[in-house]
Amino acid sequence: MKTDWKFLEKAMRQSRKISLRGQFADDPARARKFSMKAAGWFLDYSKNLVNVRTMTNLFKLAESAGVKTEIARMFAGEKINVTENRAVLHTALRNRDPKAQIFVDGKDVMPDVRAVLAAMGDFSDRVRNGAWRGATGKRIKYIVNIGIGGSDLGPVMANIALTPYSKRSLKCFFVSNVDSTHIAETLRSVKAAETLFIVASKTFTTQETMSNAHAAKDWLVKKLGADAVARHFVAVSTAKDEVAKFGIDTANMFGFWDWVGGRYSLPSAIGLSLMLAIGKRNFGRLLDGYFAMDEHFRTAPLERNMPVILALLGILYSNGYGAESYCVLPYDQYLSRFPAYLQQMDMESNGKCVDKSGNPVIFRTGPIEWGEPGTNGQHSFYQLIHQGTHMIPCDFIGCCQTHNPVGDLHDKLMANLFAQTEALAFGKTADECRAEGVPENLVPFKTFPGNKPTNTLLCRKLTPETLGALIALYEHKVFVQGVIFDVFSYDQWGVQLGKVLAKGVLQDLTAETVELKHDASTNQLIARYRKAVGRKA
Ligand code: G6Q
Repeated sequence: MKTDWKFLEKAMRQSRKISLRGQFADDPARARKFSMKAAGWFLDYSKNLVNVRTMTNLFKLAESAGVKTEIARMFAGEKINVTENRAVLHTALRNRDPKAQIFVDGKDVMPDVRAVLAAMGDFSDRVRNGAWRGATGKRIKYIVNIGIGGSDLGPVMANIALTPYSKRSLKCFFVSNVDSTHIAETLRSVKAAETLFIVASKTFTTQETMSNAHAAKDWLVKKLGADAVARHFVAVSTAKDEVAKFGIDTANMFGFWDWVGGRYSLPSAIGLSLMLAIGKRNFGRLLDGYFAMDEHFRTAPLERNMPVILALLGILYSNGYGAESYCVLPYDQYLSRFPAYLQQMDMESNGKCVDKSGNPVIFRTGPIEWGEPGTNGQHSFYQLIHQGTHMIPCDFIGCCQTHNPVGDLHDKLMANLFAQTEALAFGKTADECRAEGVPENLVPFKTFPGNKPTNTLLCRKLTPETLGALIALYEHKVFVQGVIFDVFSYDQWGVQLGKVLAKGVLQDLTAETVELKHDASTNQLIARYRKAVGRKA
């Protein structure tokens, strides 16, 4: 189905007239009308530039694109990742219905999903209770996850987010960058005899991950000998042969499948480092949270569907108002890496310029996503959101209860969150400034235009369940936007390009002698580098 963009134009006709001050003054029920609950999250979207008619047209936009049908196709395991000829089934990874069956190429994938989860659970129990020991008989105290992109960002984000649930005696490290500093500094912080390396790579060929994995293996072999590798290295991958080639016993490999995209792989075996940290029970709770949001998304009507609503509001601003970006502002230090995690999820999925027929799109696709935890951001970039010339819709995320009650700090944190959304929506008029006694020459500078759209997401407490549901909420938002944009959200040819290009340049950097055939700028940079590291120009 082709998206009928006239519904966005219609939505915009209403939206442009909206003053949030006026809307709230005229309709005492507005906050309630534009709020909803799902899977442990409360969404207040009343501080958006919408009224009932705007929303009706936005829902028609979604309907015209066939969102309902596409949701059903994804959950059923159809091969909607057409350019890679793959199903998109991260939802199967957290399907908690013991009777569920999901077929890909005529085979039910659920028995394999459950088997890997059970194997992960068994392994993490053994590491955590000391049954699995290092080669010298010592207990494992350090976990080093080596992976990048989708094999890193999710585990890093969730490890920080679920710190209160983690076994504090196990220290988790994450090495991703091919910058040797990353692995070197990590190895300085761990003891070989007490360290377990998890090499996490779907393909087991990614340059950064394999380089770091080899460096870690060399280091371990030097310290403990070659026989120690089997007790100190496990793999998470879809590529059994590559794992064996690297020298990891495939009995210690945790598999997943080509229908799990890297950036959607946290609930797969890629989450092993997280399971080691928080234990299999809490990992299961995370999956429960994902599943609750999945079920909401799959079954709720568009008008009461949280991911659909967030997706439509996003499109209103990106394509109606021309907003280039949106900001995600978690008021919870445990969610400090959540914006970075979302960056990959959204920008790699919908950062596309051709539609499903291969034709250039004539509208804006995936937006730029960015953000920082509150209140830190308030002391840096919020100025631009309040008084700058860009429109930057914001999602504020807060948790009513803290894991760390210290005096009135949490009340202060939440007061800041609520105050920001209020200030952004209602601003401050020139007259209000004058009434406060602001001198006339300063009035233009102290006036806030307001009418800046925000969503507020609140949960009772950040738990494995609410984290899982929050991740799924954004995953499905991105899915809905991809359907409306009519782009393939689950391939990433731009990432592939980078993987190929660097190989050629590496050869030119390291060969004994070279005849450089790049453009003049690249040639000059390569020549300069070669000279600086003592190689022939
Ligand atoms: C994610 C991307 C990308 C990928 C990394 C790591 O969706 O495809 O970020 O996760 O390039 O790939 P491997 O897991 O194969 O090492």
